[in-house]
Amino acid sequence: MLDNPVRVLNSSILQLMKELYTAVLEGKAKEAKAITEKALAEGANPQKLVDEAMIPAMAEVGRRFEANEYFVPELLISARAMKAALEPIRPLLVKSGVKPVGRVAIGTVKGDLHDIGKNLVGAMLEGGGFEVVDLGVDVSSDKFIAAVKEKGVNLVALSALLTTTMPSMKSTIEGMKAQGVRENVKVIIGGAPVTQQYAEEIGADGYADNASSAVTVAKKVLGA
Ligand code: B12
Repeated sequence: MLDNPVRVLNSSILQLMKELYTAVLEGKAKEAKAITEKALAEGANPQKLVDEAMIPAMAEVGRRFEANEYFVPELLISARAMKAALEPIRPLLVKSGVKPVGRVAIGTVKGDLHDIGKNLVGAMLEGGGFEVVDLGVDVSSDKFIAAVKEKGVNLVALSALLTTTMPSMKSTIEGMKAQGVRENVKVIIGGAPVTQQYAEEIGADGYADNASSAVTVAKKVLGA
C-alpha cells in the first residue's frame, strides 16, 4: 500500500526542521537558507520554522557558550546562519496593504549589539500591521527620543540581551520624561534577561518574552 501523502509531507518537513536546527547550531549559513527555502516550498509553516527549529538552535548555542563549549566566533557564525535562514521567512511574516495599527520605533539599546530577537520582533510587528522604524543596534536614548519627536511614532520597543545594558532601558524612559515626550508614547521592552518585574520597575508600559506576544502586547498598550 502507498504511504499516506500527508504523513510523507509532514515527516519530510520534520526532517528538514531537524536539518535546519543543526545548520543554525553549526553555523552553516548557506545550508540553513537552502533548507528553509526547501521547507517553505514543501508547505512548512514559517512561524513554526522560527519557533521550533531556529530559536531552539540559538538557545542551544547560548547553552554551549555558557558551558565554554562555544566561543564568540561560534556565536557569530550561528547568528549569521540564523539571519540567512530568516531571509526567505521575513517577507512571509509581513502583510502588506493594511492600514497601520501604529508606528513603532524599535532598537537594541546603547552598548548592545544583539539584533536577532529585535529583528524578529520588528518583522512580527510589521506582520501585525505596524509601521516599523528600525533604529538598529547600540541605540542611544537621544536617538529613541529623536524618533518620538521627529518620526511621529506612538510606540517605542526596546530590546536588550545583556544584563549590563538593561539599565539603558531605564535611562531611555527617564530621558523621555526629562524631555517631556513620555506622555506621547507607549514603551514596550524585551530581550532574554528582561522580565515583567523589570518592566514594572522602570515604568515601561508592556513586556513580552517572544515576538508573537510582542504584537499582542503592542496592540494592548495602544488600545488597538
Ligand atoms: C548570538 C549571540 C551573540 C552574537 C549576536 C549577533 C547578532 N547579530 O545578534 C554576538 C557574537 C555578536 C554576541 C556578542 C556578545 N554576547 Co551574546 N549571545 C548570543 C546568543 C547565543 C543568542 C542571542 C539570540 O540571538 N537569541 C535568539 C533570539 C531570537 O532570542 P532573543 O534575542 O532573546 O529575542 C526574543 C525575546 O527575547 C523577545 N525580544 C527580544 N527583543 C525584544 C524587544 C521587545 C520590545 C519585546 C517585546 C520582545 C523582545 O522576542 C525575541 C523573539 O522571540 C545569546 C544566548 C541566549 N540564549 O540568548 C548570547 C548572550 C546574550 N550573549 C552574551 C554575552 C556575554 C555576549 C558578549 C559580552 C560576549 C563577549 N565576551 O564578547 C558579546 C556582547 C556584544 C555586545 N556589546 O552586544 C550573554 C549575556 C549574559 C548576560 N547575562 O548579560 C548570553 C546570554 C550568552 C550566555 N549565556 O552567556 N552574542
